Amino acid sequence: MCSGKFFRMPTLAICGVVLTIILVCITGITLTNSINISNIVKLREKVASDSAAANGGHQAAQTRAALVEQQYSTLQQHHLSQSDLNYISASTHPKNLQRPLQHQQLPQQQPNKIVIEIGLRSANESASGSKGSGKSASGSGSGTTAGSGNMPLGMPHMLEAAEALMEGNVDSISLPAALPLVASTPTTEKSSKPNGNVNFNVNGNTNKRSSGNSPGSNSNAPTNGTGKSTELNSNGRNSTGGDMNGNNTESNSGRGNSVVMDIRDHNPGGIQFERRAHVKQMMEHAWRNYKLYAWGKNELRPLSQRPHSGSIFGSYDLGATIVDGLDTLYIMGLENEYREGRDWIERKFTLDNISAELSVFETNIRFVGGMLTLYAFTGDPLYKEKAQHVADKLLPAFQTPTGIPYALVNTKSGVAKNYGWASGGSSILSEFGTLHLEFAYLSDITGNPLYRERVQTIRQVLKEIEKPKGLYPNFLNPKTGKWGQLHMSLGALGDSYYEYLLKAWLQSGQTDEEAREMYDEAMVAIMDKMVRTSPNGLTYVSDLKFDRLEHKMDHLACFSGGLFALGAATRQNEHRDKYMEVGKGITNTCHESYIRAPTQLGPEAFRFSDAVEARALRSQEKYYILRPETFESYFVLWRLTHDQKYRDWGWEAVLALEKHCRTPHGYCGLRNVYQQEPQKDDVQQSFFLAETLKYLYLLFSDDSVLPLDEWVFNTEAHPLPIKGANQYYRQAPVTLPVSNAS
Ligand code: DMJ
Repeated sequence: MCSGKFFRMPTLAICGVVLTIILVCITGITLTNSINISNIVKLREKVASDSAAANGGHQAAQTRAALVEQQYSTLQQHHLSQSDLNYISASTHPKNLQRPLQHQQLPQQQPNKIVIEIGLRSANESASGSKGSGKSASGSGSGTTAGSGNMPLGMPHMLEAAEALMEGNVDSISLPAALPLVASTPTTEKSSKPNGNVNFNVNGNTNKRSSGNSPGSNSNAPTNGTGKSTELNSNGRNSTGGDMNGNNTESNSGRGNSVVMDIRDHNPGGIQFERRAHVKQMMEHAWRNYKLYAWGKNELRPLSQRPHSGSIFGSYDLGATIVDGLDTLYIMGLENEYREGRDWIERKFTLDNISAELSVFETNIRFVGGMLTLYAFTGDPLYKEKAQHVADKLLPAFQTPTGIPYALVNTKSGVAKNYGWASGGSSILSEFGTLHLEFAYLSDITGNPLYRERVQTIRQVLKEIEKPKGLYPNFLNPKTGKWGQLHMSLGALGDSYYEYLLKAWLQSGQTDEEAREMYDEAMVAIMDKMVRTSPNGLTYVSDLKFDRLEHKMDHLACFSGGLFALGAATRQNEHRDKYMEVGKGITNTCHESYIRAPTQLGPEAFRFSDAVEARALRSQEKYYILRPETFESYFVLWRLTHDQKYRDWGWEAVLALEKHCRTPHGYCGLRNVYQQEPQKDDVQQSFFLAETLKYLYLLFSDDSVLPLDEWVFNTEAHPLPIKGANQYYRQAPVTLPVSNAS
């Protein structure tokens, strides 16, 4: 219309104005894109050169070291030193226990700059994960937070972006021409309560869904002026076959009509946005670097920028970090990363045709537990199949005269055995006693009772056996059914057995009274024989060796602050107030073990004597390997009390992790928390993604994210649904008769 002999002057003027506007827009968009593109190109180049450097020359050393590392990792996970081994070992000791850790250390670098893209991706980009998006795949030094893919966009994400920009951690922010408007109509659906007398808030606040913060809290929850979140969209809380936000999508083929868990925030008033966004960014950093340097392997070595292939999982590529970390990505709404992981599991994850010697316990809590949670979240049958596949590989370990499983099983031959160092060929309480939640749930979703039967057998042995002074020793011989050495602990070798007694009861919708009774009886004995108070008033759980108290507490035992509190909050009895105080006291003591170290991170074990309190004394107990237990207790205590101090303690820990454990290529543990500038251990544990970051993220989330009366966390922080209380339980419609089950 602007050309031809018929044009007139006014028309020309209008065309000119329109053309000018179009030119300005095009220039602006091009500029914005070029800023981002140049950053992404730079980052990709860096990634490529980093990768090339990392890959050369590592292969051979990796293979040579694999076996030794696996053995070392096993011992480290159990927090066993050489002297511990001398104490408990009946015959042979593993070789190479004194193998020094590598002392490789790179200079600390500036935190990575981030490219933030706020905008909706095209359907193609969404479907193909991160490819071509500049996210994640762009690797070291780059990343995105906020609002990409199918994630809803809104004020929280804008705030994250603005914050990052102000802190100088961002190279650029690009905005779409118009942010989609999203309405807020959270539904108030609530599933039925389990029976029993749950009160998950000891302050009597029963309004879980709008917990908010305690007085004095410094939550900065943004609202849109109406008190409603701008992050919610107008769909209901649930939908069928949809994405992580409960939206219907077509990208979920294969899921059937499954109800997908909705991860949107329904009560922004209960969120500490900046803190939570920071934890999410830590997860992105950990994941991105695992993806860059160790994708499909088990764990990452951030300093060497190569896989940690000789960990407790052996040298096979089982993608432990993927399986362990995937539910955390889901909860954080990192949809593209989640899809990358799901895709890897679908295409690559199998235990067929490999001859790996796996820990029954570790494989169960991380792989079976991780898959089960993902199944509960999504209803995706892939995860149910994989969970069953892994559990089936563990079943030969249960072929013992007592039904108490061995610790290790070969995935090909089915040959099973115990650790040579474990008290005369004993099985370990915290291992065979930490299968119940996963196996019981697996039976319910598959309709195959066999898995539950296996763990019920273990339960019966432990119920009927005579318990010295009411306590459970850490070692039990699977052939004779007799206890090994009378060493009791709520730390290494004992810990999660007690946890699973309480949680089996919770998981059953408080119908498994046997489990609750066994838990209550055990805690009475533990209170009497093992819980002590230091001269300066610190509550701790001591180890007990025969009749002698060893006034030492493992970091692993720091989970018991939350355990005592959770047990107290869920049953009204004569112990309730006392146990709640003990739970708070233990959590406080673990916090003390952190803040008494210059790094503000806690040691692997700490002692109590006339001279010291909550401090490690021996060199082999001064390390910190990114463990979660203390933060787990902060999280549980926060949920139960809404005392702001737990959130503040968690934030202190985040800052300490960032200062000492973060590297340009992921997070490492520390060799000595008492040094001002401690050396790093070059391992990013899979539980850092599965547990540590998840508990910290939930600590700053509202109670409505995984409410404790609907979800129970396995010992690897994989949330499992509570029967009768959670619509995502996904019970199989038909249960096989026992005789047909195999
Ligand atoms: C995790 O694998 C689990 O929490 C386990 O129960 C104990 N150890 C680690 C984390 O420290």
